[in-house]
Amino acid sequence: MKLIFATNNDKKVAEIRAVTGNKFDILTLKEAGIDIDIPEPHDTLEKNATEKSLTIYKMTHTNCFSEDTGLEVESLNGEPGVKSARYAGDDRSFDKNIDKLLNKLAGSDNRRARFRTVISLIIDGKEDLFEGIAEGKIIDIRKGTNGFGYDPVFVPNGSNKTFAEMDMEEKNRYSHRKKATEKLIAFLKILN
Ligand code: ITT
Repeated sequence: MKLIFATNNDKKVAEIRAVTGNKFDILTLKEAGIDIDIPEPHDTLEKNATEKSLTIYKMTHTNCFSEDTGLEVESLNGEPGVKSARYAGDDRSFDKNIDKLLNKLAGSDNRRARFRTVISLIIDGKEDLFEGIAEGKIIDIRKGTNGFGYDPVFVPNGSNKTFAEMDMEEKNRYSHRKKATEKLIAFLKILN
């Protein structure tokens, strides 16, 4: 089955391909010859995921999926959440976003946080959503250089390493994105 993955984030593509293996033929936007920055104007991950997949489905009439992910920090009432990419500004700097997060959490004892991914899949014009959650905590200094985004300060429950200290295979043992992708795979197997 051929599916376009409506994302411009190459790290997301690599992580999801590591889970799907050769079960599906996943095309990136670049590989499908599409060059757009899809807007994410909404106030929930679900609505933004739908916006991304629907935009690409309407353009291509090809089955596709997207995902929107947010870091939800308990003591910040779920922030940065849907604003994770632009938390510290429109330049979408990973570094500035982490600085802002660590400043807001300075002195806080409650460091509980979770990553939440919502995948929106569109097959023949019909949408289904799949969620994946990784629970963990935010540490107060950066550790590791792998991954992207908030990975250097996020330690998943069950490990003492940050996601940025793990290779992709190890991150995928805990990852929000992997859990959502497994639900997508199970759903597509039912369809086939
Ligand atoms: P697309 O919309 O093109 O898919 P994006 O990078 O803009 O790519 P999101 O809107 O889902 O993706 O961005 C959410 C932000 O959350 C992203 O910029 C990162 O800062 C962060 N993020 C998402 N997944 C993450 C992960 O697995 N590890 C660490 N940070 C992550």
